[in-house]
Amino acid sequence: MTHILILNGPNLNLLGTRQPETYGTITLADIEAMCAREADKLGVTFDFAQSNHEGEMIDLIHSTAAQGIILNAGAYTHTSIAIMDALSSVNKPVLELHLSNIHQRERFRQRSYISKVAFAMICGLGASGYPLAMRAMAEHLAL
Ligand code: CA2
Repeated sequence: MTHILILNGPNLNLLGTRQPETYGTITLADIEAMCAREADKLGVTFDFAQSNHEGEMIDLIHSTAAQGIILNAGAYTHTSIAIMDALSSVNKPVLELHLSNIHQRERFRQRSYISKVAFAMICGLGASGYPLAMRAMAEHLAL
């Protein structure tokens, strides 16, 4: 059965608790529940993880048994060559995901190291991007 890792980076554990004007009122637990409903519809399984630590995210990327990785790397998107290298090293399809449209935001958010190794990117759709990303990954893996 298709297995997907959905990995969330720093500060995303705060979703729904602070800065609702930027990131909305939905919590990460709500998003995980949305992903569980989508997994049932698609007939896939998934691991859902969040870490505030770059090295821990790299360890998760190295050790995952998933066939594909959906990654919202948070602010590490714009800084982490180490996460980009980890993604390259495992040779699995990566779908980059963001809640906000990073291209409409500050200039420093407009550079993504993850995009260099991702086959696709979804941004600006808020929490709805998560189930969409799962569908896109399932279709990509079935090709
Ligand atoms: O839009 C996204 O999904 C981001 O990956 C979110 C990151 C940001 O650094 C990226 O540029 C774009 C930030 C996540 C922080 O989430 C918070 C949620 C609530 C309160 C504070 C931060």
